[in-house]
Amino acid sequence: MTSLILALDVVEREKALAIARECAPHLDGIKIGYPLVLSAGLSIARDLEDLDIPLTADFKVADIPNTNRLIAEQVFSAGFRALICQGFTGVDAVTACVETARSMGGMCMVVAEMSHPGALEFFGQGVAERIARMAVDCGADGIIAPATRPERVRVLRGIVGDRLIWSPGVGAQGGDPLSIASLVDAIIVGRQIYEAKNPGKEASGLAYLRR
Ligand code: NUP
Repeated sequence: MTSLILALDVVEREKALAIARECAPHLDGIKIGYPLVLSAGLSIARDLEDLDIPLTADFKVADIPNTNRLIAEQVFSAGFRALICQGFTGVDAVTACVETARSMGGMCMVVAEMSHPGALEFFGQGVAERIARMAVDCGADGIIAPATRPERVRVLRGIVGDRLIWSPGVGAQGGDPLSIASLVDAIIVGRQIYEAKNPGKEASGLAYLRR
Protein backbone atom coordinates (compact mmCIF):
# COMPACT_ATOMS: atom_id res chain seq x y z
CA MET A 1 0.00 0.00 0.00
CA THR A 2 1.30 3.38 -0.94
CA SER A 3 0.55 7.05 -1.44
CA LEU A 4 -0.29 8.46 -4.85
CA ILE A 5 1.58 11.49 -6.20
CA LEU A 6 0.50 13.03 -9.49
CA ALA A 7 3.32 14.20 -11.77
CA LEU A 8 1.65 17.26 -13.25
CA ASP A 9 3.77 17.64 -16.37
CA VAL A 10 1.15 19.64 -18.23
CA VAL A 11 2.42 22.84 -19.78
CA GLU A 12 -0.82 24.81 -20.08
CA ARG A 13 -1.49 26.47 -16.73
CA GLU A 14 -5.30 26.32 -16.88
CA LYS A 15 -5.30 22.70 -18.01
CA ALA A 16 -2.86 21.80 -15.24
CA LEU A 17 -5.06 23.48 -12.63
CA ALA A 18 -8.19 21.74 -13.95
CA ILE A 19 -6.52 18.31 -13.87
CA ALA A 20 -5.16 18.93 -10.37
CA ARG A 21 -8.63 19.86 -9.11
CA GLU A 22 -10.27 16.87 -10.77
CA CYS A 23 -7.73 14.44 -9.34
CA ALA A 24 -7.27 16.06 -5.93
CA PRO A 25 -9.65 13.83 -3.93
CA HIS A 26 -7.61 10.80 -4.96
CA LEU A 27 -4.12 12.22 -4.39
CA ASP A 28 -1.63 12.42 -1.54
CA GLY A 29 0.68 14.79 -3.37
CA ILE A 30 1.35 16.67 -6.59
CA LYS A 31 4.80 16.82 -8.16
CA ILE A 32 5.64 19.77 -10.38
CA GLY A 33 8.72 19.89 -12.55
CA TYR A 34 10.34 22.07 -15.17
CA PRO A 35 7.65 21.62 -17.87
CA LEU A 36 4.93 23.33 -15.82
CA VAL A 37 7.09 25.76 -13.83
CA LEU A 38 8.84 27.03 -16.95
CA SER A 39 5.50 27.77 -18.57
CA ALA A 40 3.44 28.90 -15.57
CA GLY A 41 6.06 30.11 -13.08
CA LEU A 42 6.76 29.12 -9.49
CA SER A 43 3.51 30.88 -8.54
CA ILE A 44 1.71 27.76 -9.71
CA ALA A 45 2.30 26.55 -6.14
CA ARG A 46 0.11 29.38 -4.80
CA ASP A 47 -2.52 28.65 -7.45
CA LEU A 48 -2.78 25.11 -6.08
CA GLU A 49 -2.63 26.11 -2.42
CA ASP A 50 -6.36 25.83 -1.75
CA LEU A 51 -6.29 22.12 -2.63
CA ASP A 52 -4.27 21.59 0.54
CA ILE A 53 -2.19 18.85 -1.11
CA PRO A 54 1.57 18.78 -0.46
CA LEU A 55 3.51 19.98 -3.48
CA THR A 56 6.90 18.68 -4.53
CA ALA A 57 9.28 20.61 -6.77
CA ASP A 58 11.00 18.07 -9.01
CA PHE A 59 13.93 20.19 -10.12
CA LYS A 60 16.47 17.40 -9.66
CA VAL A 61 18.73 20.07 -8.28
CA ALA A 62 22.32 19.27 -9.23
CA ASP A 63 24.59 22.23 -8.65
CA ILE A 64 27.26 23.36 -6.21
CA PRO A 65 26.17 23.72 -2.58
CA ASN A 66 25.62 27.49 -2.63
CA THR A 67 23.52 27.40 -5.80
CA ASN A 68 21.56 24.43 -4.47
CA ARG A 69 20.79 26.41 -1.34
CA LEU A 70 19.61 29.42 -3.36
CA ILE A 71 17.36 27.20 -5.49
CA ALA A 72 15.95 25.41 -2.43
CA GLU A 73 15.16 28.75 -0.74
CA GLN A 74 13.15 29.84 -3.78
CA VAL A 75 11.28 26.54 -3.86
CA PHE A 76 10.24 26.55 -0.21
CA SER A 77 9.44 30.28 -0.22
CA ALA A 78 7.12 29.64 -3.16
CA GLY A 79 5.05 27.22 -1.06
CA PHE A 80 6.41 23.82 -2.00
CA ARG A 81 6.58 21.18 0.73
CA ALA A 82 9.33 19.04 -0.78
CA LEU A 83 12.28 19.34 -3.14
CA ILE A 84 13.88 16.61 -5.25
CA CYS A 85 17.63 16.87 -5.77
CA GLN A 86 20.15 14.68 -7.53
CA GLY A 87 22.52 12.67 -5.36
CA PHE A 88 25.46 12.25 -7.74
CA THR A 89 26.62 15.79 -6.98
CA GLY A 90 27.98 14.59 -3.64
CA VAL A 91 27.42 14.98 0.05
CA ASP A 92 28.07 18.73 0.33
CA ALA A 93 25.64 19.61 -2.47
CA VAL A 94 22.93 17.30 -1.12
CA THR A 95 23.49 18.54 2.43
CA ALA A 96 22.86 22.11 1.22
CA CYS A 97 19.40 21.03 0.00
CA VAL A 98 18.65 19.00 3.13
CA GLU A 99 19.68 21.80 5.49
CA THR A 100 17.71 24.41 3.58
CA ALA A 101 14.68 22.13 3.61
CA ARG A 102 15.04 21.63 7.36
CA SER A 103 15.44 25.32 8.09
CA MET A 104 12.36 26.16 6.02
CA GLY A 105 10.15 23.36 7.31
CA GLY A 106 10.31 21.32 4.13
CA MET A 107 11.44 17.92 2.93
CA CYS A 108 14.28 16.80 0.67
CA MET A 109 14.21 13.69 -1.49
CA VAL A 110 17.34 12.49 -3.29
CA VAL A 111 17.37 10.71 -6.65
CA ALA A 112 19.26 7.46 -6.10
CA GLU A 113 18.50 5.72 -9.40
CA MET A 114 16.40 6.96 -12.30
CA SER A 115 13.64 5.02 -14.01
CA HIS A 116 14.47 5.32 -17.72
CA PRO A 117 16.55 2.70 -19.59
CA GLY A 118 19.56 4.99 -20.07
CA ALA A 119 19.88 5.43 -16.31
CA LEU A 120 21.67 2.09 -16.18
CA GLU A 121 24.66 3.57 -18.03
CA PHE A 122 25.75 5.57 -15.00
CA PHE A 123 23.62 4.59 -11.99
CA GLY A 124 24.84 0.97 -12.12
CA GLN A 125 28.03 -0.43 -10.58
CA GLY A 126 26.96 0.36 -7.05
CA VAL A 127 26.48 4.09 -7.63
CA ALA A 128 22.78 4.08 -6.66
CA GLU A 129 23.59 2.17 -3.48
CA ARG A 130 26.25 4.73 -2.56
CA ILE A 131 23.87 7.61 -3.24
CA ALA A 132 21.15 5.97 -1.12
CA ARG A 133 23.59 5.51 1.77
CA MET A 134 24.75 9.10 1.49
CA ALA A 135 21.13 10.35 1.42
CA VAL A 136 20.51 8.55 4.72
CA ASP A 137 23.77 9.81 6.24
CA CYS A 138 23.05 13.42 5.45
CA GLY A 139 19.53 13.28 6.84
CA ALA A 140 17.44 13.40 3.68
CA ASP A 141 13.81 12.36 4.05
CA GLY A 142 14.21 9.65 1.47
CA ILE A 143 15.11 8.67 -2.06
CA ILE A 144 13.62 8.44 -5.53
CA ALA A 145 13.93 4.92 -6.96
CA PRO A 146 12.60 3.35 -10.17
CA ALA A 147 9.18 1.69 -10.40
CA THR A 148 10.51 0.16 -13.61
CA ARG A 149 12.93 -2.00 -11.58
CA PRO A 150 11.26 -3.39 -8.43
CA GLU A 151 14.29 -5.61 -7.81
CA ARG A 152 16.47 -2.52 -7.54
CA VAL A 153 13.96 -0.85 -5.23
CA ARG A 154 14.21 -3.90 -2.93
CA VAL A 155 17.99 -3.50 -2.79
CA LEU A 156 17.73 0.23 -2.09
CA ARG A 157 15.08 -0.38 0.59
CA GLY A 158 17.65 -2.53 2.36
CA ILE A 159 19.89 0.53 2.54
CA VAL A 160 17.43 3.30 3.41
CA GLY A 161 15.39 1.32 5.94
CA ASP A 162 12.34 3.31 6.98
CA ARG A 163 13.30 6.47 5.11
CA LEU A 164 10.84 7.27 2.34
CA ILE A 165 11.03 5.80 -1.14
CA TRP A 166 9.03 7.59 -3.84
CA SER A 167 8.88 5.75 -7.12
CA PRO A 168 8.22 7.10 -10.63
CA GLY A 169 7.95 4.99 -13.76
CA VAL A 170 4.50 3.47 -13.33
CA GLY A 171 2.25 3.23 -16.39
CA ALA A 172 3.73 5.15 -19.34
CA GLN A 173 7.27 3.94 -18.56
CA GLY A 174 6.09 0.36 -18.10
CA GLY A 175 6.24 -0.02 -14.31
CA ASP A 176 3.46 -2.13 -12.79
CA PRO A 177 1.79 -0.35 -9.86
CA LEU A 178 0.95 -3.62 -8.12
CA SER A 179 4.53 -4.86 -8.19
CA ILE A 180 5.91 -1.65 -6.75
CA ALA A 181 3.22 -0.37 -4.38
CA SER A 182 4.08 -2.63 -1.46
CA LEU A 183 7.79 -1.73 -1.69
CA VAL A 184 7.53 2.05 -1.61
CA ASP A 185 5.92 4.90 0.29
CA ALA A 186 4.58 6.65 -2.79
CA ILE A 187 4.17 6.00 -6.47
CA ILE A 188 4.56 8.97 -8.80
CA VAL A 189 2.26 8.77 -11.81
CA GLY A 190 2.16 11.28 -14.66
CA ARG A 191 0.99 10.47 -18.16
CA GLN A 192 -1.21 7.54 -17.17
CA ILE A 193 -3.35 10.06 -15.30
CA TYR A 194 -3.00 13.41 -17.06
CA GLU A 195 -3.19 12.00 -20.59
CA ALA A 196 -6.28 9.92 -19.77
CA LYS A 197 -9.63 10.95 -21.23
CA ASN A 198 -10.88 11.36 -17.68
CA PRO A 199 -7.90 12.08 -15.37
CA GLY A 200 -10.04 12.14 -12.23
CA LYS A 201 -11.43 8.71 -12.99
CA GLU A 202 -7.97 7.39 -13.80
CA ALA A 203 -6.62 8.71 -10.50
CA SER A 204 -9.52 7.19 -8.60
CA GLY A 205 -8.78 3.90 -10.37
CA LEU A 206 -5.38 3.87 -8.65
CA ALA A 207 -6.90 4.62 -5.27
CA TYR A 208 -6.94 0.94 -4.34
CA LEU A 209 -3.15 1.18 -3.96
CA ARG A 210 -3.38 3.94 -1.34
CA ARG A 211 -3.37 3.35 2.35
O1 NUP B 1 13.89 8.55 -12.20
C1 NUP B 1 12.98 9.33 -12.37
N1 NUP B 1 12.03 9.05 -13.28
C2 NUP B 1 10.95 9.89 -13.53
O2 NUP B 1 10.12 9.56 -14.38
C3 NUP B 1 12.86 10.51 -11.62
C4 NUP B 1 11.78 11.37 -11.84
N2 NUP B 1 11.65 12.46 -11.09
N3 NUP B 1 10.85 11.05 -12.81
C5 NUP B 1 9.71 11.97 -13.03
O3 NUP B 1 8.50 11.30 -12.71
C6 NUP B 1 9.56 12.46 -14.46
O4 NUP B 1 10.27 13.65 -14.67
C7 NUP B 1 8.05 12.67 -14.56
O5 NUP B 1 7.72 13.93 -14.00
C8 NUP B 1 7.48 11.61 -13.65
C9 NUP B 1 7.00 10.36 -14.34
O6 NUP B 1 6.05 10.68 -15.30
P1 NUP B 1 5.30 9.59 -16.19
O7 NUP B 1 6.34 8.74 -16.83
O8 NUP B 1 4.43 8.80 -15.25
O9 NUP B 1 4.52 10.40 -17.16
